[in-house]
Amino acid sequence: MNEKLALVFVIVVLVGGGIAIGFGWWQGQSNIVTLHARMPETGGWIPDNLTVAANQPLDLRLTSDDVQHGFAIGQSDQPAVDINPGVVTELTLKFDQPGTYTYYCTRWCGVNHWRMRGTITVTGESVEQVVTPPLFVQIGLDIDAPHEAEFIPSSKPSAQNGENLRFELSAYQTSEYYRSHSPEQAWVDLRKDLTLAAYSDLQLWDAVAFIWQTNTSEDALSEAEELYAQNCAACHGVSGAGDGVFSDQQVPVMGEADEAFSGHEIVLPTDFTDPHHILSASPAALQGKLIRGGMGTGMPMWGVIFTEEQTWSLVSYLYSFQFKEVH
Ligand code: HEC
Ligand SMILES: [Cu+2]
Repeated sequence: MNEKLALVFVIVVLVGGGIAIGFGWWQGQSNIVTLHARMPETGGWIPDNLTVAANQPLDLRLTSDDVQHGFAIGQSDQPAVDINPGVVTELTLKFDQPGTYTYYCTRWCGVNHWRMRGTITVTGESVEQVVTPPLFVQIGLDIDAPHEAEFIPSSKPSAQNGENLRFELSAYQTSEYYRSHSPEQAWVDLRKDLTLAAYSDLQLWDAVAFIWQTNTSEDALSEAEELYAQNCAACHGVSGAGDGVFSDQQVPVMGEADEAFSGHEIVLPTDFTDPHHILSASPAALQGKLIRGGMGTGMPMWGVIFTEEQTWSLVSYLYSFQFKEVH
């Protein structure tokens, strides 16, 4: 027991010592760290790696060296804090679970804003945790495979019309079915159903829109709308058309150029209003991309930022660019 405590202490002192020697920010015994925010092109978070023991306060003094930034911790309810140039904002954090946490910038400070991320390592004895891999891994889905719908509706399907059809859809409304099927696959399944033979193609698309609607909620969609505006619209566009202000400005940052971008064209953000592309993607596929990122395409990795629930809400929101009255 004592040995463990000592070990934790040593790690803390080493990290603190490193900061003291390198930057002169280590202040005495207490865990006070001055965290400088800079645009990623000139350094991002300095330092971008912090260590604290579980249940110990971590006192942060946040300041910006250039423009306004914001500070938030991924997967937590901690509200974002603005960081302004020339001002020191104090913030005390305490983590009750050991592990690695990500902090990130919440203000669009430039084209590489989303690269402003750092990690906090929380040391301590961890409780055995069962980590469930994301759904796309569980079902063996290749999220990088190109996809293009063969069948698309002649106009935007309406969840309301779908509900009014009063079909027996319960087999399609389970979250297992919904998450692992693209809207196109669901439509093909309905079209194959002989008891529905009398209905038009568009009516069956309305039924698909209704299945998608019943797998989300008003609350989830309104939270996702906010998350989308804050984190996605700058690339994917407010209307989802892939035409955000930073859509064609993704550039490698210093030192990363070769690794992240070699062999890759700069890919434009996905157009969520394109039915051929989106109706052929299952929720598991979209969630997978969201969690893992594009790996070199310019699509950031969001798995460390959002809770699982938030990722499913965002996925539901992305389909709302295809269906009427989903929210
Ligand atoms: C910095 C620009 C950028 C931001 C910010 C961004 N994306 Fe993307 N996203 C891209 C690019 C570029 C692609 C296309 C390349 C790819 O699929 O990897 C993409 C692709 C995707 C895809 C894959 C679609 C498919 O069919 O495979 C999803 C889903 C997605 N983004 C969701 C989001 C969501 C949700 C957010 C906000 C939380 C977001 N993106 C923020 C650039 C961005
Ligand atoms: Cu920033």
